[in-house]
Amino acid sequence: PFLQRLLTHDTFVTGNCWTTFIDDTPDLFNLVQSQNRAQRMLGYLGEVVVNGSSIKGQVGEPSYKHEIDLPSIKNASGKVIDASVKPTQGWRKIIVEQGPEAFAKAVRAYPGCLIMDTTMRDAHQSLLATRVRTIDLLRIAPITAHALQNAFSLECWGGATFDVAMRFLYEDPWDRLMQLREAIPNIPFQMLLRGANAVGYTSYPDNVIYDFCDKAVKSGMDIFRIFDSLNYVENMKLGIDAVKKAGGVVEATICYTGDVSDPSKQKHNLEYYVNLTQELVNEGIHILGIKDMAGLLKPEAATLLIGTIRQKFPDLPIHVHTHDTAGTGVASMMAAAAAGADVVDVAIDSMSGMTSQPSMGALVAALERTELGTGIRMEDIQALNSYWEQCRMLYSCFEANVKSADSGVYEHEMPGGQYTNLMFQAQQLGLGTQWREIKKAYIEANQLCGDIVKVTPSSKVVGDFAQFMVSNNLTKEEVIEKAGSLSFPTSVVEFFQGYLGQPYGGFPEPLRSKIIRDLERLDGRPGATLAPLDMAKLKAELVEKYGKGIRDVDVSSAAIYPKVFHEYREMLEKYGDLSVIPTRFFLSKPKIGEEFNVHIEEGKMLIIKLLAVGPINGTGKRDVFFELNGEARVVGIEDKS
Ligand code: 3PY
Ligand code: ZN
Repeated sequence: PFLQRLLTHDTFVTGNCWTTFIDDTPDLFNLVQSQNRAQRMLGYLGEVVVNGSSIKGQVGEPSYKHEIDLPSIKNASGKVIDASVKPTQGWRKIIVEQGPEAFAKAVRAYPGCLIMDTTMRDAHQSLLATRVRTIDLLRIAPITAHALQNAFSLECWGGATFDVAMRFLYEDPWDRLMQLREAIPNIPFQMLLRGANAVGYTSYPDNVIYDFCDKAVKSGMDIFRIFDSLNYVENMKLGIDAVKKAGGVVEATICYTGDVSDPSKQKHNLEYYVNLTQELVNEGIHILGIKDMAGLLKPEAATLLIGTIRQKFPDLPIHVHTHDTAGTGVASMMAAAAAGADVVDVAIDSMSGMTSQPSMGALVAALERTELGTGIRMEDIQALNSYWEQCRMLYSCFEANVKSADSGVYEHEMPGGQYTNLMFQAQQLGLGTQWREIKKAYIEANQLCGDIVKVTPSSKVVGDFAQFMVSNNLTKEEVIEKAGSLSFPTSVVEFFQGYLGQPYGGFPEPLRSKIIRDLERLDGRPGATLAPLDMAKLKAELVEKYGKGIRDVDVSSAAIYPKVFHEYREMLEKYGDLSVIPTRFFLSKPKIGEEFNVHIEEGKMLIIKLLAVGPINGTGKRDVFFELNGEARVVGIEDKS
């Protein structure tokens, strides 16, 4: 077709041809480019047709086989809102026009209870292995901008989304943030920042953290929930300073573990949390986050904890996060709000419950017409929910099959995201007993670590330790007895070396010494000893390898995830931008004769139809025939079966 178009091009046909013809005829070039692009995309689609999807964690195909219907929402006088007109009202205006301090003050002064919607981050991280793609977030974004214009924030980035976007979805996390920002200008965006670990699992040189936060703010991020997996304030100080310097809102966060309403649980008691709050307040934070990552905060504990902090720090905005693993989520968030929390976390109904956040509809309805009203309308929640119901089915192949609440969480204390993960792995092993054993071993592994806060990455240490105990058939006592000769998982050894930081109450001895033997031990902030990363040099290397298109945000990705970034770029070189393929066809093959559209960019659409799949030929390949914008195309795909 290229040659045909060249030969029939007006200028060419008139014979008025000169050597700069190609340079002077950019539409021809664009045509070649978009044809290459389309051909590479067909390479990916052909691969899915012949060999199925290779997306890790996928079991089967999406159970939703239709286009997702978009809901409409109405204004107060019953008129349908044109979602393409961007709303201007929202809390972000205060951040942009008056800065983080004024924002914190306004939030504290608000008489009701505000909500953060976690649907675009924690909810799918906790229920669907973080696999929701940008394309599906973007479709509902314009409507969300209207429906949730009174929300405190949307959590839509950070945590595991950064890494999973590149590693498993072959898409760019920065593009996700920038595109969402474009679509939702009015509601503050919130992200989860793992303190000195940024959006990774390890400590990075300080300059990488400063650089990352700066890029995040410039790309549209507003509020940073900064935590450390051991509540180690030295690690958090770095994140706090980096966010402040970048101009973001600092939501410094305490991770909640234990049970402050149970006098027999003494290690992480009320005094511990109040002291921690004081240390954070001393750092000049804007908002205090209380992050109940496992869902351990019972209503009575919420009343005690938030009530006490509210009394001691009357001007400090408090934002509470929980998971609904045991089923007390709504009750706990209501108790938190009544005790003086300014903001609580919920997820849209069909993405809520169990290991995710409590239901937005349930909380909003429960607080409606009380003095703690949320400012969110029930009818708007129903509209958003109809979208997410369909979306949940579209991603059914990533469901971990958690079917019930589990109040056993009060004992094993597994964070929501990890619970789904470990349960899924135990199910994959096919042994009915495995999950029970893992939960029991997790309790013992935590005790062996000294009863620590468990959240990414410290939760991984305890999870790896538990799996090690189950697969080697070891009890807690046997681990203590044989520690000097056992070959522990790397994450466990590194934790005891001090690579995550210092746990409250110190490391248990003599176990620590027996595990780390003559390896290095760190007794301060791990990142403090790391040499700065030369970002300019890294950029030059990336440009050399991938060309001038490398942006500063790509350098940040490569600094945090070198291997994952390179693998992602290789996919990009091979197949082009896959983020534009509708999810059903990204994850499963179309039916023969089924037509679908791919919007590759503003105003450019590919209409694709799968026509036929040929037999295996002499080189082990099959020809896959497509129709692309009315023209037949073929791609040869190796059959790996
Ligand atoms: C993360 O770090 O990704 C978490 O969600 C911790 O709760
Ligand atoms: Zn969470």
